[in-house]
Amino acid sequence: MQIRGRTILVLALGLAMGCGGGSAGSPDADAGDVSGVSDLGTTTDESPADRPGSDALPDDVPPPDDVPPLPDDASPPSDGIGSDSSGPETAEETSDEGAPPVGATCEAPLSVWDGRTLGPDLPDTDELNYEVVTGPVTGAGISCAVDGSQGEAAFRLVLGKSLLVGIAAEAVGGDVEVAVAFRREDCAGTEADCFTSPAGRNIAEDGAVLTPGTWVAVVRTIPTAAGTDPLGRTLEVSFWFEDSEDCTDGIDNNEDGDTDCEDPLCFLDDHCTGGHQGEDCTDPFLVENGQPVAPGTTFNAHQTLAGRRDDFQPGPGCWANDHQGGDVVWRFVLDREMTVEGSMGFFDGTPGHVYLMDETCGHVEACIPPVFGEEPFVLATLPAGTWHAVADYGEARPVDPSFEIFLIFDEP
Ligand SMILES: [Ca+2]
Ligand SMILES: [Ca+2]
Ligand SMILES: [Ca+2]
Ligand SMILES: [Ca+2]
Repeated sequence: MQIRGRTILVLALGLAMGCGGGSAGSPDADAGDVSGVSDLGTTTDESPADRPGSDALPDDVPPPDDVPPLPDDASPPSDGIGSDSSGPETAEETSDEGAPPVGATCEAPLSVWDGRTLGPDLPDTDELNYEVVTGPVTGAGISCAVDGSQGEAAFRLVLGKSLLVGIAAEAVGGDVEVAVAFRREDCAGTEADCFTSPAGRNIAEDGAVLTPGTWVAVVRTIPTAAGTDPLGRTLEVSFWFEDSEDCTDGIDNNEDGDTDCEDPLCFLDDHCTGGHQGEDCTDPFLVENGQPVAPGTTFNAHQTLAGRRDDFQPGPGCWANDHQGGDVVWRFVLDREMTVEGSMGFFDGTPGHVYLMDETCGHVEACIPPVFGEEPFVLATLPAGTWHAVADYGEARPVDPSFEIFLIFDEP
């Protein structure tokens, strides 16, 4: 599928640049295809047997491929209700009882799955469905919805492991669009992702890989016509979850084209991060586990900028505009002078900005120059020492903040 083509292409880009070329085309993945994450979401229960920890299938037996796909709409599954210990607040049952929709505010968010920890155990149902009404905005602004008259509802999720959390939020009736943001801990927390319904539509549907901990899904209703009241609107909200990639077994368990650490579900797994945060220079990811890098090494990693803090701005002397976007950091050690070439591409094909900083991360040593073609990379000759490579946003915003980075080390 799309992601596999992208991985091979970016690999080709890196290898071509390793030969001193840098002439490979920028990833040609269709930037308009934003359905990938949602597609992943609808496969939640297609391969439950190959979840980590499941003994239902041995590792060398592929998951069954004759499981029919789940319906695209939010219709509740016919066989899942009540098969687990789901509490009485699931929307299926709420709807069955004809109960009115409830308010769900930032002060008192609705607890998804009755507040149970999601992962490793997950709901047996394909989706968890809720119905709420919007109230006044009390939380912080969300990045993908402009200021102005809006209604708000909030849901709290407690994750026990990294999961792809899918959400579909539909505003009943017309004249409002819908925006959704995932924020850490509460409505004022760091934003991990933000997306809206297509223009003129009243359903926002997407997914985000979220790390263990407490998250709040903030749902906003935004009037599209003058005089429309965004408050008191009924929202039908569905959640689904996917965790079906084992990050250590060398197998693409969920058959999305990304194996182990290439898979967004594993980006923050200790096996893939070495237990490091990668947020800034206090606890960066490590190239070669912090050991000196041998000449001829091509380093490759997959990560995401979702939910990352904006610690570094390369400044006007560099290629990227300053989007004040989040960034992640790798540390590498040189025991001799070496050339270092860095590049990165987001999964949707948008190029990102890699720049090289000194040991203390106080100075940008090299970056992509302000004017550059379609295949931007940074190239510098660095003396022996400890250095950092920062992955950041470039000229254009990607649809998907997941990316692949290459660092190529050679003799000068
Ligand atoms: Ca795997
Ligand atoms: Ca995978
Ligand atoms: Ca930044
Ligand atoms: Ca950062």
